[in-house]
Amino acid sequence: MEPNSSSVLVIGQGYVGLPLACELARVGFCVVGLDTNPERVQALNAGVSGVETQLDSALSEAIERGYTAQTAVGVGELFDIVVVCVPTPLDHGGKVDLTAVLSAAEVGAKALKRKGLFVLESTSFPGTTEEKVLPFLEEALGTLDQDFYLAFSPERIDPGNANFDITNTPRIVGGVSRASGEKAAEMYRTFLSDVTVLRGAKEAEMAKLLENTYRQVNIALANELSKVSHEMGIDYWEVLRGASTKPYGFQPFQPGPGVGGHCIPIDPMYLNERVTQVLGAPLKFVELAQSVNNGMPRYVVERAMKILQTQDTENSRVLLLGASYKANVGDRRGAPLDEVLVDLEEHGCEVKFHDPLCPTITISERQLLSVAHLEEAVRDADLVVLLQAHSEYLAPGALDAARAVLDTRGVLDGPSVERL
Ligand code: SAJ
Repeated sequence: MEPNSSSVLVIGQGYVGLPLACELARVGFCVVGLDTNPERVQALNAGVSGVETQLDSALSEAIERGYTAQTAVGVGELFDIVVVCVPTPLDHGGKVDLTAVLSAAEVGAKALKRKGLFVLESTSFPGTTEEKVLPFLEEALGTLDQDFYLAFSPERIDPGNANFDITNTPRIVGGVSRASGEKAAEMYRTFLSDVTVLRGAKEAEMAKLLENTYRQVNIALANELSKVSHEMGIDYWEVLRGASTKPYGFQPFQPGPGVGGHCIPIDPMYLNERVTQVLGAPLKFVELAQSVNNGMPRYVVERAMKILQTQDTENSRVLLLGASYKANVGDRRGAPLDEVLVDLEEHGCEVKFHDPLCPTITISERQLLSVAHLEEAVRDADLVVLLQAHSEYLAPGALDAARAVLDTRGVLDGPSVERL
């Protein structure tokens, strides 16, 4: 697997595919990034990454090394390696939508050279690589390990985490065959030393789901325990502070206003779908955790209304802080603010929001603007609800003028602050 003489097609140029394409170009592969969005392709070729975790500088360096973005594979254009990094969302029925994966598998299989390497990175249920992708390669090229290699390697990205990126996050790989796993590992080892080859593709697919289901279930446990602690007059944040002093066997998860993002609320549902399909019954842990986490925005509103009722104010004015899904990122996917805002309005409140990273948001086709001046909006509100712990809100004195604050992240202190 010599980078300088090998060509790579990375299908999907979002927060997963683009960093990979740039890193492969940096170490010497000849890289084409494929994306169905023409505006995105145009921006990429102009050096504008538009991806929160991918600096434009890495893209500019990749372009200097020959990286190009395309909306389609050229006629007769073939590649030594194809990597698929496309979304695997849930459809309206909560089932895995593999449309993008199947389309990428068809396009990628036809663009792969004989004896080429095909890798799926998109998170999906165990069995996806072997059952859904392999047939396209057999159709286009022939026999596994003779005419092509096929593996799965999950993306591991923690948006907003400045310490870990694609070049230093350990990676796992699982081949549909042993030889395929080794081939894929060889490719990733051109830019990353810590690459672990698992027994097979299913094990790698399942490992990814374990990682994120572990988070989903433990976040739900934190949410559930914080609710019962509140009812029992126990300060759960103090409980957490105490338990966190244990140097082994405990990882602190914080209660919150709801679980958003592209992974935690979604990946465990892939596992649940496959378990239900194979065993005829759902994965109870996942279903319960999903229900607890999905109930948090409503719980935030219950707590907010209790605070407002002590103020006997008609049409209370509420200011929500943080329209993204977690601190210091601007990604809105699964953000709890939307449900909280609509629910508070249904309770007769006048609701505004502030978020420096999300100046304009759309909720059910209604466009809303972030308030311009935080301090003034804080002063005018009957209740401030902190949903995301953006750094701006933690600055000393930022919320001192608030009449009352509901802190859903356990990061504030003060006489007017009540924690979730
Ligand atoms: N959350 C809590 N309490 C916690 C931790 C998180 O309420 O103790 C909430 C967050 O506010 C957020 C949601 O859960 O709304 C998800 O947060 P997250 O940081 O777990 O998830 P992502 O989607 O930002 O990033 C995750 C990665 N996170 C970490 O490793 C810390 C990891 O699970 C995956 O590598 C990545 O998604 C992925 O790409 O799968």
